[in-house]
Amino acid sequence: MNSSSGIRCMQMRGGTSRGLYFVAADLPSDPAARDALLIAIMGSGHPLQINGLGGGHPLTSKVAVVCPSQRDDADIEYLFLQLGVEAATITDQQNCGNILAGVGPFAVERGLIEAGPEQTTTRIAMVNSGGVVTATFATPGGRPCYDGTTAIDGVPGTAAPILLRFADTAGSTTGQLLPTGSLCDLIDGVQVTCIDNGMPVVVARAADFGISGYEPVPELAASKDLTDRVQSVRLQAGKLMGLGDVSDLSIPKTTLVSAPRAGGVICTRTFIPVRLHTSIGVLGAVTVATALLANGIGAELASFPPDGHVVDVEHPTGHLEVEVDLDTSASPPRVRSAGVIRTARKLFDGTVFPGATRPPN
Ligand code: NQM
Repeated sequence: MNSSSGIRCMQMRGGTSRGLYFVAADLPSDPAARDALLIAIMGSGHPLQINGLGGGHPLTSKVAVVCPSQRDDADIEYLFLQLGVEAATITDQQNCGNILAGVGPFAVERGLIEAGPEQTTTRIAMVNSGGVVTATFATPGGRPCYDGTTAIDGVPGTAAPILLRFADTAGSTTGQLLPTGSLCDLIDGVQVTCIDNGMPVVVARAADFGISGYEPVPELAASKDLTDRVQSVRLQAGKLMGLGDVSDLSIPKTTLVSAPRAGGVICTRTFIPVRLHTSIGVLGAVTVATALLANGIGAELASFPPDGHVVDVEHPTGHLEVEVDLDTSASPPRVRSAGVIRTARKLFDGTVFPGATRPPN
């Protein structure tokens, strides 16, 4: 692929993330060539990603690669790729439920699926994790409509709702809901729950890291001692979770929990994997909610409503409500389904010119 001819690309906000969306056929089929190209397009390998389209943060260094599906249980396939910011890295080892929000509308925009006259429901196979998600979104007159009245915390204004209903999220990357075989492990003297219901996450009590868990993000980000402790726990948890050496991987994430203080079920501060999240990821929140429902570490801090499945997760910029249907009578607990409402916005559609490519770090 020659950099002067450019590549067709759409930039979208998906939930509380922003990413570049491609049709798979517009990218090189060889994964190594594709990855080198995407690193160049994003400008990864520089803190500002000044030579590319990334926004200088992991939440804005994301890519969706979409194609029609050959599977009986899906209409389209979504491969998520997380790029580094300072490091010229790219990984398919994690999924992203925020960028996922834009995949259905993008597939309609590119003619990969047919839209319904009012709304469209499509089944998306998530290549990273193997599960299928059903997305329902507004398509009045057969075109995606991004405007609406749904607000999600962490994003200014309102937009049209996108309903995401997940199946088969348990063990997305690690193969098991509780990949260490236990609901509680002790790492560096701290009790943790290592869990994977869509996203591998290490859940621990904020107090065990010497913080209240209500601090603003910049204050936590400024504490090298805290981020070093999180990294030390995460590296050991990665091994226990069967992920091997995770120093160059974006998983597992770490979520520090404390008692809710804004009417939610739990308060969270999340590290992706070491940098602070400004809110919390979708599958990350589903996984943290699952840990609490399964009576993992931090469950005693949670304030569950009497009626069950909806878990209001407090995060630094508001709330994220997720629905998790968990059969706790099974051992280990069995996930029946999970769901969330997100929004997305088309930001631009055009041609991107990558410049010179080089292999990933
Ligand atoms: O957990 C950030 C995000 C994410 C991932 C991260 C996500 C998810 O907020 O489903 O959406 O955990 O790196 O986009």
